[in-house]
Amino acid sequence: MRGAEFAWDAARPRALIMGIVNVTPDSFADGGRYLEPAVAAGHARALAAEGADLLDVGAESTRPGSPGVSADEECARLLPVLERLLDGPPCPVSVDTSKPEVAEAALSLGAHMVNDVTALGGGPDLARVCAAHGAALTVMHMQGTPRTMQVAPHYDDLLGEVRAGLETAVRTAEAAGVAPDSICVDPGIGFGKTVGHNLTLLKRLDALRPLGKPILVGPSRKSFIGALLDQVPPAERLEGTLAACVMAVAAGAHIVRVHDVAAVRRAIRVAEAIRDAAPA
Ligand code: HH2
Repeated sequence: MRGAEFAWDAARPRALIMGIVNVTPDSFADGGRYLEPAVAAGHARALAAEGADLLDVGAESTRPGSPGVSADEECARLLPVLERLLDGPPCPVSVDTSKPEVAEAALSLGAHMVNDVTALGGGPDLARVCAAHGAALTVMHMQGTPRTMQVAPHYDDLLGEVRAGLETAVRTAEAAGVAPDSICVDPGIGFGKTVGHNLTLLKRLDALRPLGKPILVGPSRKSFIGALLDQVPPAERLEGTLAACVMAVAAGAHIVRVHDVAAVRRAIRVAEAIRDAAPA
């Protein structure tokens, strides 16, 4: 990936951990904690030291009901962090944005990947920017927009519709010139999904296997965990996050996007050791 290679052992594949860095005042789990560029860059380096294989830096909350921010505002939050981080990045850096102009600015600074929660819903321009920079791209499924997505999520065929939406995005990305081996797919946990939809998607990640791309999932601290645990707040969703990540890896996830890197890394290592144990 754009000069950054992962140590990948095909015989004993291990899931990669993407650490979340939210440079926002209003993210659902950690809004306002990392708005100061030096604090955000420090947090990113701390996540890398905890064992993150890659980082995902975002400057626009996509929580349910979020109104979104302008490209200028997104760049004003993001670029000072990237300037500090990409001057000797501790690991590859993804940028969580759907705006081509924000992606262009971030990739020009040396970011390695773009994470688009709209699965190219804004058209192919974002993919063209990635292609021009030789960057990787994650496309994530969402039904509706952050403002409306949780009003009444409905699917006639959950797995088929999510897979088809991602397949369309993958085709668009490849047609725009993104390298086929630099595209990840994500079912979009919490993005236009009921609790039941989220659980089924996490259980049935095999439904995305025919796409032939690495599967990324982001269950970290999300509201479906709160709903299963008497509405515990995001700060108390660590155990639920660990369970979701372990089950996702068992179901075929290649990358998990999380806030709690050290804890998730430990949980996944143990789960993978059991999965790979010698037969009796
Ligand atoms: N979830 C969030 C944001 N970006 N990207 C991918 N690929 N997959 C996800 O599941 C995903 C994502 C939402 O989580 P967070 O960034 O913690 O919150 P907020 O959007 O409020 O900043």
